[in-house]
Amino acid sequence: MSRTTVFIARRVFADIVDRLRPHFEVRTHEGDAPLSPAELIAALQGCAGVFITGSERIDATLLDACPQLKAVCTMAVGYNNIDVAACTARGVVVTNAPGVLTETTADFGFALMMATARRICESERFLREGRWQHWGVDMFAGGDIHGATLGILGMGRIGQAIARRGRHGFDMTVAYHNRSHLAPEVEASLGATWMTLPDLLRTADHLVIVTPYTPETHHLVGAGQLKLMKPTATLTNIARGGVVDDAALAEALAAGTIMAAGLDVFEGEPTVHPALLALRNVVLTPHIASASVPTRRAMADLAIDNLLAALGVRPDAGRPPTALNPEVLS
Ligand code: 8YV
Repeated sequence: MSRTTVFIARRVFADIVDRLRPHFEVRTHEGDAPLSPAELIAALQGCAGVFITGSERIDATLLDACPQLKAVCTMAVGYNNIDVAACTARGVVVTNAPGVLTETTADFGFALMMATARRICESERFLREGRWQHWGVDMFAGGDIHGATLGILGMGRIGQAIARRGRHGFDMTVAYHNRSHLAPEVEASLGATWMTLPDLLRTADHLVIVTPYTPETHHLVGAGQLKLMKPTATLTNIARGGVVDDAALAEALAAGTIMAAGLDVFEGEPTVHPALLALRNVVLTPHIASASVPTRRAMADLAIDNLLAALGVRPDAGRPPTALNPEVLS
């Protein structure tokens, strides 16, 4: 009898992929660049499961072209690249990787906010370019983090982990906007106050965006919203490109509508809006918020746990730990 086949759509830790080999025929794409949609469809012929990252698109066209597919397991927590409804309609289970990256991603969001407010990258470039002649009173003077108001847009696991750092590590006042309010005891432990989005934008000294990307959050922060912010404020986006209108942000940064921005995610990444690249008051990183070695390994491990369980391997057979549409399995 032929063995069930699974596909690993990206080069990932070999020892973690090896966990699949006793159970399945494992095919891999050993590249760092994602396959094109047509290449992915070709690679998935005859496969029951696929391990993906946040870059491979799983949509109705792909699903219809890969009728043997039963499980789609991403190592990302965000799943805007997967049409979950289309998967559910075809009986395909989808899993993501929440939890394991929360603290690492919050560390990075906080670091990016600090680098932005304290102008670390801009001043480093200045030094490396040999332009440092003497010390100056207001040379690279930025904004304070401690005691400032931290505004969090999207108060899920990562938002709350950033709030904890701000409140308990830096004595910040925490304000947030989210579709739902946190439980009163959670709000109390974070010292966090819910606000409407306009109020949050007016109030925050440092706005950190951690909301999932959905049709509702597309360009949630655009020109109109940026105008509400303080000219001394910073904006940090570690959510997804598309939540912020990058062209409007570049204009606001050039005009001094806000002081600075820190961006780990971009509309159309890996392409970055050229106007952002030309600005000095923006810190740009290539979507690395979860990139610590232990965390990337934990994300991959969780995706493999899910793939094994989704395709019937014990001990979790039929119960993938973090399924997005578990109803498919019942
Ligand atoms: C990942 C992310 O690095 O988990 C997410 O949603 O954005 C990042 O942590 C990436 O998407 C993994 O593929």
